[in-house]
Amino acid sequence: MLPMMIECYSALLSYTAIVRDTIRESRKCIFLIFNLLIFSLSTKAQLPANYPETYICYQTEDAIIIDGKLSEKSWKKAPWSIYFSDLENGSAAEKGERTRFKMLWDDNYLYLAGELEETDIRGEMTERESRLYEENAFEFFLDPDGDNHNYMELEINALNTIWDLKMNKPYRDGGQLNDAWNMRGLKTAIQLCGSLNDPKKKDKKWYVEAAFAWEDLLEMAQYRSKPWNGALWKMNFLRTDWEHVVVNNDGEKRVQRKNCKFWAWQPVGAINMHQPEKWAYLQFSKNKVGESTVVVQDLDFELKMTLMEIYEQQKRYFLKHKKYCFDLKKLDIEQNKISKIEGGVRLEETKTAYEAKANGLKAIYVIRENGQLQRIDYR
Ligand SMILES: [Ca+2]
Ligand SMILES: [Ca+2]
Ligand SMILES: [Ca+2]
Repeated sequence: MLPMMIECYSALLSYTAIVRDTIRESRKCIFLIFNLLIFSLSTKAQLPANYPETYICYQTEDAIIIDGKLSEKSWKKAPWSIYFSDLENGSAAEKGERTRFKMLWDDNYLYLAGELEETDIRGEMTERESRLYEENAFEFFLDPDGDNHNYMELEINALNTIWDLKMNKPYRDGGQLNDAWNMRGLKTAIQLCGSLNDPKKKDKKWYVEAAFAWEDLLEMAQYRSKPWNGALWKMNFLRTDWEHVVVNNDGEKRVQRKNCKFWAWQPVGAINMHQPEKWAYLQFSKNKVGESTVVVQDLDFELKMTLMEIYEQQKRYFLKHKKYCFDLKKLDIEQNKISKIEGGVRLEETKTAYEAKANGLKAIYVIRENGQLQRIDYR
């Protein structure tokens, strides 16, 4: 009898312990959910309405072979970006024309994987430095130091033809493309899930896999150094998606491209990708892929946007008055945006035109008539 009672008693004790642990775990769980809710609500509340996307790029856990296949363990664990939307108005793409990407990094390379849904895979250009946007292409833009100048672009088509170039500044500021610039360490591959240039067969998608050597990217980076944990680089993607129609030219049937759709990771409000200040953030994490990382917010985002607005309004003012303005109140900017900045904005005349300077949390930022957003670190 006694052993049975002891058994019953110990069973009761362990049952009580399980119940107690369960209650404790549930409490912990409720507490965690509550905290997450508060965190997500407060993060959302803190982010300005026009704050762009952030993609967190983790470190690889195995070697990435650039063969167009995303079969590596690291790729499987890496999160997909959101699907691209219309470059101009942000409207969503239909199934069959959606695009997204993944990224990873290690000591030698920044890796990129693109997935492009496509019912009719097309590609004709085979020579490097061809204007690939004139046909279906996947385009990658990167401005490591986020100053709007000296940024790179890579375009690639379904034939693995590439166009790599550097812009000294956007076209709006008199910029010129330099496609004699070649990324010497670049590796790219394509995988087609379907047939090329055969509209009779319905295709599914195509993949891009690429590796960018750090030495090609670092010439544009702050301090020319590899990203630190939590570093934010400016980045965007574009996909040109042409409609192909068969035309009859004097009895000869030819396929012609018309009505291009432009899909972007971060829509920029106009069919013009060359507005780097409107791109989104690539956040580097030193954690291995599969782990998690807190999203880093650019705390100077609003200040930078206000300086870019001053740059825009100065251009308008100059067109109208043939001179720049040195009274911020005369520029068409909501004045509370300026009064919100600790220390305000200092607008001064320079030898060439003007400069507007403001103290951010991370650094001092200066905008001039050439559109370069210079960053001066606090000592
Ligand atoms: Ca691969
Ligand atoms: Ca730059
Ligand atoms: Ca080139």
